[in-house]
Amino acid sequence: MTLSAGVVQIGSPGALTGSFTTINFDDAVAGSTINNRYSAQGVQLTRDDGLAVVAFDWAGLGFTTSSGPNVMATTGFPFSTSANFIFSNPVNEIGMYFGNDQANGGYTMSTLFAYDVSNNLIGSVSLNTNNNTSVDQYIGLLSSVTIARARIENNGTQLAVVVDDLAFGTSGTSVPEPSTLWLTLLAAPVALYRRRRPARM
Ligand SMILES: [Ca+2]
Ligand SMILES: [Ca+2]
Repeated sequence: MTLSAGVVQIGSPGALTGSFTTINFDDAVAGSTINNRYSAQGVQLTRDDGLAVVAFDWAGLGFTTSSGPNVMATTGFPFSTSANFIFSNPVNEIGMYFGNDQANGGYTMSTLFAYDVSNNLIGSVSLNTNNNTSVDQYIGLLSSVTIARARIENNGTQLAVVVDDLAFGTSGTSVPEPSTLWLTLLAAPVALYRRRRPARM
């Protein structure tokens, strides 16, 4: 488990709690642009270069995915090694399966970043690839702060993002934020001291 300020990593969709939405991309026509397809469900899919995020028939290539046949992909010419998830409603949990991790040094680690409404980084979690092309590893996080945007990024330069079963929602679990906890603990003795002081004066 990787811990960053404000986020806790989760390793399976079973760790999602409360109310959440899962998108399996299998409703979309393979090859179609899906940047705005799921806006009504609360998420827009974007690339930094503004180009299309597509539904891709991953099973059609003979590859394994977590729900067949389609995945979300930033393939094409040029392709993109990252993708953004822009949320229209507040969320504090997100997770997905990722793949396209061929054992050719294309990339060795996937990182999921979470940003607040002011576009400040809340935290991030990372997972090393298992290098088998399959969409078979789960990356996700719970956040103590509302997530306005999340971003998945490969650490290499040769391969596109391939994701399936994107899930996001409002966790029923409260995540203690380390910085807030520290402030509470530090403030307690000061409060006691201040309360006594006026009695002596
Ligand atoms: Ca799918
Ligand atoms: Ca894999």
